Amino acid sequence: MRIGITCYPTHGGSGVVATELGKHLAHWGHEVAFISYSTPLRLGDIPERVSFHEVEAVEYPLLKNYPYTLALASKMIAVARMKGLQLLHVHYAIPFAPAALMAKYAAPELDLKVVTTLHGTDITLVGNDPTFRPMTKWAIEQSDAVTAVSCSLRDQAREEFEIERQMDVVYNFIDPERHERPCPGCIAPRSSPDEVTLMHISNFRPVKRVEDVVRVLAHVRKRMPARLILVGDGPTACTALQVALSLGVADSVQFTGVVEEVEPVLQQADLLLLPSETESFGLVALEAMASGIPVIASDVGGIPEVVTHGEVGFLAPVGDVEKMGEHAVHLLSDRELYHRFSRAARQRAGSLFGYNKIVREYERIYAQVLELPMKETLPHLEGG
Ligand code: GMT
Repeated sequence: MRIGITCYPTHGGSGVVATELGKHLAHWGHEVAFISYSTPLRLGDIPERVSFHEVEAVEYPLLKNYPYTLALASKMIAVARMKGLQLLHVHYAIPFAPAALMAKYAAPELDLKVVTTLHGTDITLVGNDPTFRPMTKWAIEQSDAVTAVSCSLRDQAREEFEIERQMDVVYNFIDPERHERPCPGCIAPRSSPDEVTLMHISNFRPVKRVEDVVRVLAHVRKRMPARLILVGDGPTACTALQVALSLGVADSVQFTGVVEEVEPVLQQADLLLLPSETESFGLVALEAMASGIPVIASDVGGIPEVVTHGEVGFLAPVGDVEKMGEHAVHLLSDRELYHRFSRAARQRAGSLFGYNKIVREYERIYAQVLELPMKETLPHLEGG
């Protein structure tokens, strides 16, 4: 198949998932063209059967707000012609799904199909803002296929936008091998051998509730030596520091800033904390699990579909930092329980969320919209 993929080319989960999906599809024999305003960060050296096409900004004094959606739609048409694309798979509804539909309707001779993957805030925060709502609803209804990264997100999209059409749930995925590579020298020294390491990785937007992460650290420190590694950057990083100072735990907090790859830093963690206000999936929780790191998270959105309470981590109501702290202490003070959770986390991540299973689900959806028999779409399975 010849597939165009559009995503935010950043460190965010939707960009990571879209980029890894494209790389795996190309590895399996499909042609993949990424269309975006810059090269997706996770693309690295451009692999065989993958191309990248940049949407260029046009500067003109009259264009006070550069119409990126139009430029993207035009680029989608140009790339579809050049590469003979059969479908456009867009990750994050706004503004990519309307752009792909514009491309489809403006160039009917190309017979392009549009697959839209909903990632979370495109439904829960951005896409349902009155500024975008009618376009989000239209794009969901008009796409040839729509997927959501969790049952919770699919149901929210249904309810929020009064959508009746079929929407498939295709979970996010990891490559278990990436989490098995030893990383000598990655382990930053602890100040004492019995000090535990809590970790939080995010874009530090208010929805992540980073101040709760610091409060959990303060709770744990009352019972055992502990440090907190904050990975990433964003608007609430300063808030986290202020809370740490006011609670007297700032000496135990380290800020790494944005990192290229999460797998090596995860090797430094004993527990991952994800106390978000809302989370459609929580890719970072899955990445931690794949590294054998149990997760303490809030019981919201799609998180319980990933992190099973009492098996691979513990969940607590949003904002209940006492409960999260108690769970952390409980897990970290019982060696046997901790190792059981760690093994179960790695096992669950690999068996339910491995790329082999999930990328194949996307292939099945592509085959369906293109009306291809599935056999033709699986060159990687032939002879093997
Ligand atoms: O807005 C964000 O938080 C970023 C967004 C993204 O583009 O990565 O995150 C959403 O998509 C991820 C990938 O599917 C999910 O793992 C995150 O849970 C989701 N974020 C929220 O729902 C807040």
